[in-house]
Amino acid sequence: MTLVEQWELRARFARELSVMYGEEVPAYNTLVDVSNEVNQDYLAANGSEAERLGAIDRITAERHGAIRVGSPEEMGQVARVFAAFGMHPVGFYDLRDASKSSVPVVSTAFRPVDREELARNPFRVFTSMLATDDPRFFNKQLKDELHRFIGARTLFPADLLQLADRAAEAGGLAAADADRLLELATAAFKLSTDPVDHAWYKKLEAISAVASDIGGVSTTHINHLTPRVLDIDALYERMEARGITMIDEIQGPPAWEGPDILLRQTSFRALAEDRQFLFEDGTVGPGELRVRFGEVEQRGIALTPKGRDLYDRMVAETDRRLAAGEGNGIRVDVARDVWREHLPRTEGELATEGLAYFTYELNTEAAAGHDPAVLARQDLTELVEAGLVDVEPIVYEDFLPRSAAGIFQSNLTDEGSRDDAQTGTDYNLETMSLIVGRPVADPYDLYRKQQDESLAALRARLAAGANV
Ligand code: OOG
Ligand code: NI
Repeated sequence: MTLVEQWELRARFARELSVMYGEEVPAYNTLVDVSNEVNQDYLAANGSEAERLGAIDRITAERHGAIRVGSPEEMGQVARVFAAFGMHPVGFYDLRDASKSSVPVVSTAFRPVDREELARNPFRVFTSMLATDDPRFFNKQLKDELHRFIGARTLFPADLLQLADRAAEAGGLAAADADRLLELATAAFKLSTDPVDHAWYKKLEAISAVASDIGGVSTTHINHLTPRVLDIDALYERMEARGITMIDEIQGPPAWEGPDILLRQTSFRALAEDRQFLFEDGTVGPGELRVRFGEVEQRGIALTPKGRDLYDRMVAETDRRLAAGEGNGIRVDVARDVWREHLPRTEGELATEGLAYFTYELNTEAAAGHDPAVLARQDLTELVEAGLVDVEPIVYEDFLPRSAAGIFQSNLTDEGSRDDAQTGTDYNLETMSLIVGRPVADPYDLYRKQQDESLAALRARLAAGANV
């Protein structure tokens, strides 16, 4: 029997969530329309160069989602659901200390990890867990109340989890089961119509609006779904021109004339959505919540630890100059100056200085007239300089904690409260692995593996005779 493979399940999952979210938050559809326009125009203006960081089909379908859950148990379950779609936990993000206001969550991202799988559909979901045991945010009584509330709800029904396990184990599902999996998985992220307990919600909101969004309601939901654009500055202007107010600035690296690195993101503010409430006097009636928003991103090249270290120093230098009143006070302008002073202007220099990841492939046309034995003895730099080997950047597939915290914070109207006299609970990649019930990959290992594999394949090909 033929199976619907995991990549196809994943592509369908991203599409179905997109349709559902577009019905729930119509401004998202506008964002997707404008993103498509921007990408088409960019492609028309830049030709095949535009696809240097991914084929246009991949980019058009590309989304990341964000969801939030309340306990290690829920985190373990959502990991099983995502595994069905070939999405595995990568990276650990601690947003508790990345933000000034109260954002009591720790996170990972579920995504495909292989090059081919990413090319087929790169759907990823930034997944945060409420750190209910962190005493800076929750005292003993509130922690117990949260545990009771969260422990009593079921986000993912048993038949969904069973189907998901089968899909993960078999690498896919038969057509009817695939339909059922998609129906159940998509429904698990739908905004609930259950009345929200007003008093409970407000109590958590006083600590953090993120805590109430997670622990104050009976289900989970997509917080946002993010399309990818090739020119985020153009997108920003076009959204504003349509009367949609974006947050003040684009997060992450500035626009500049050199290579795009890592990730640039921006968003529009959370919109008021009608919800039913169960009020303190026992009546049920309408009210509003503002938690879901629209975000868009532009992806650049993945940096090595050395490159990331440089990035972090450039961010710190930008902060320093801003704090010292240097430049014009506009972060992105100050950052652009810092970039020009410190970051190489070409991909070639990023590669030779070991700052970013690339794949290397023999250019068979250029190599055609050469003696394979001679090529096999040349070193990589010579081959690249002679145009015999093509160098392609590896795109950054992950997130940035500071931008993530910025995105969380830009949508909080209130700082919330935290007690910094308490010691925070320790979380890291290892504890996150225990929580999700499977090893959380280190993103650097995945990028390095891609780079190493391409080099090994190149060497093997040269050793076998370039024209073979
Ligand atoms: C997640 C915020 C992080 C991103 O793109 O950095 C994020 C959330 O709001 O739940 O999605
Ligand atoms: Ni996001």
